[in-house]
Amino acid sequence: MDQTLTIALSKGRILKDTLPLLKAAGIEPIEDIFTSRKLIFETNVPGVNFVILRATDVPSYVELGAADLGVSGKDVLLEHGGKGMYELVDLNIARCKLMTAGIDDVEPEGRLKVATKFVNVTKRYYAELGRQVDIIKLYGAMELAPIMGLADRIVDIVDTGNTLRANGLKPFEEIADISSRLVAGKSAYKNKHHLIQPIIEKLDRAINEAKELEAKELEAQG
Ligand code: PRT
Ligand code: MG
Repeated sequence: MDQTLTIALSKGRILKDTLPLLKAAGIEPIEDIFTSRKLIFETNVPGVNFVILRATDVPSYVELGAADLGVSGKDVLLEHGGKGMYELVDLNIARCKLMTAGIDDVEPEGRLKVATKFVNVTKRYYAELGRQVDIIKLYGAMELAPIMGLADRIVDIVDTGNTLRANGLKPFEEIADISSRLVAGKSAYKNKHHLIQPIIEKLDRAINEAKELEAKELEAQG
């Protein structure tokens, strides 16, 4: 039986919340990921490796079987389409919302110009509303688009709302509630079920403990 397991992790803000959960599931890298320049890390569990990827690349690795498991933001999964993989666990980390935003909530007549890096999600969202839109693909600083007159709306991630506010924008509609998810490639899930199932169970336990702790802290705050 195949005893190797490759887990693709999103670098950036998701990573620092992912590692404690994996540690609670009994898996930790044998060297410090944050100070190393390596991309592949062995773990304390023989045969289990982490690969550290750009967040948007994780679904491709999992879909095509180059990695068995992956940790990815729901926004990234929605944009990718989730083909070839199963979503196994809501890790309840890196939470935020995917929203529309703009300067003025009065919509212009005719086609709406929408700037975003989430082109597929945006197309689907407005198609369901039956709204005609022109989508402008951007790679960053979405907030600038309405200010500069490039677009009427943006579709972007909102957490505290500070970034929007600081740029004179307001959030309008919520498109999706986002958190990071554990995903498995379809064939990995079938062929390595004996390795994956115990990880799911331990993650579920760790996530519930984190939720209980969070609830207690909220209660203590009154
Ligand atoms: O940075 P890079 O281009 O390499 O990739 P990335 O931006 O995809 O990675 P990273 O590390 O920023 O992580 C992104 C993932 O974290 C997203 O795919 C989400 O699943 C999740 N996440 C959670 C967030 C946020 N919260 C978040 N606040 N991703 C981005 N933001 C940004 C947002 O783009 C906006 O600029 O923070 C700003 C909004 O935050 P507030 O608090 O001002 O509203
Ligand atoms: Mg970023």
